[in-house]
Amino acid sequence: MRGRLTLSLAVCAAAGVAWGAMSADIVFEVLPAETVLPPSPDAVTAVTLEVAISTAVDGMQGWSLGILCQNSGAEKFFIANAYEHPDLATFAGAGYTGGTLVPGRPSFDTINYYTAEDLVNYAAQAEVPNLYMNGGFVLNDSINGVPGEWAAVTQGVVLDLFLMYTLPASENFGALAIELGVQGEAPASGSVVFSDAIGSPPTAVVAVFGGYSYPPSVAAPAEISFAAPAPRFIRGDFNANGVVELADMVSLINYLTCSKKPLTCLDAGDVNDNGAITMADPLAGMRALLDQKYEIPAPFPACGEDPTADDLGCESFAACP
Ligand SMILES: [Ca+2]
Ligand SMILES: [Ca+2]
Ligand SMILES: [Ca+2]
Repeated sequence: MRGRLTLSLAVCAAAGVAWGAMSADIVFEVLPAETVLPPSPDAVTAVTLEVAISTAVDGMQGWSLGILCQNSGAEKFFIANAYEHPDLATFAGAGYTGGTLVPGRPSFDTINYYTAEDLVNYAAQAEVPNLYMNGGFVLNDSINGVPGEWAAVTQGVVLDLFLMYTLPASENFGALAIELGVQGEAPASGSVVFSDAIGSPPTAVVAVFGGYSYPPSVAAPAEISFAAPAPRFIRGDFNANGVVELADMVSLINYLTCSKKPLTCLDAGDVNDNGAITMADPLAGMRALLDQKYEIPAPFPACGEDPTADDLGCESFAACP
């Protein structure tokens, strides 16, 4: 890859395209910026991200970039696959593959992996033109915090070796697609960041205009996290002992009139599920208990989730593990 990229920059330099814009006019971004997944402690969930390039000016000739996946406590957080984005795959350059010009392709698109154990889709990559594998390069394990679970990928692109085609001003031109395999549950997470420290020598994060390299602005890391599971509780069981009884209504009245002590599951006190705890709640509970003229809404009498969103919250509920 290094040899090819050096060649490309030399060719680009010969063109001498005028370039007066600032690096702020070029943005490399990983999209979507935020992904929240349902908890997945036992199975790998697939997440597809794209590396997108936006440029305010015409004439980009190529780029190189490095992407580092950083695990923060997830069971698994790895690059399952990385491939040329369809935007790039159909870019009208003059591709050069195995000694033959192939119109309608970028001239060079070199993608390298940097991971040993986590590359699970190696075989599929061999079919994509201009891809070169480089497994086994060892980054410092401490980068990801979880030894053996880091993953990184680099890409080096020359759009058109003959400079007939360059990238015009673009918004979110897809450069690279990255499929992540993620497994875990809240509060574990992972992030995908640009890095110019991947490889040896490292691959710079640059855009090439007129044969010169410009560092782009890079957007904030893409964050992948797991939603905390919805808390389970029994509506009306204000003292969280598993049974709705008069003592709960007395506790509720005490909470409303006297103590106001912080409780770990306010949702349980919202007997009528109207999103607030008021004196109507113990009264509704009394009616339900004393003459069955009120039906306590779910979750009741068994543990369950609050079917209606509100701001009350339920941090913990001892009777519903
Ligand atoms: Ca109770
Ligand atoms: Ca209420
Ligand atoms: Ca509710």
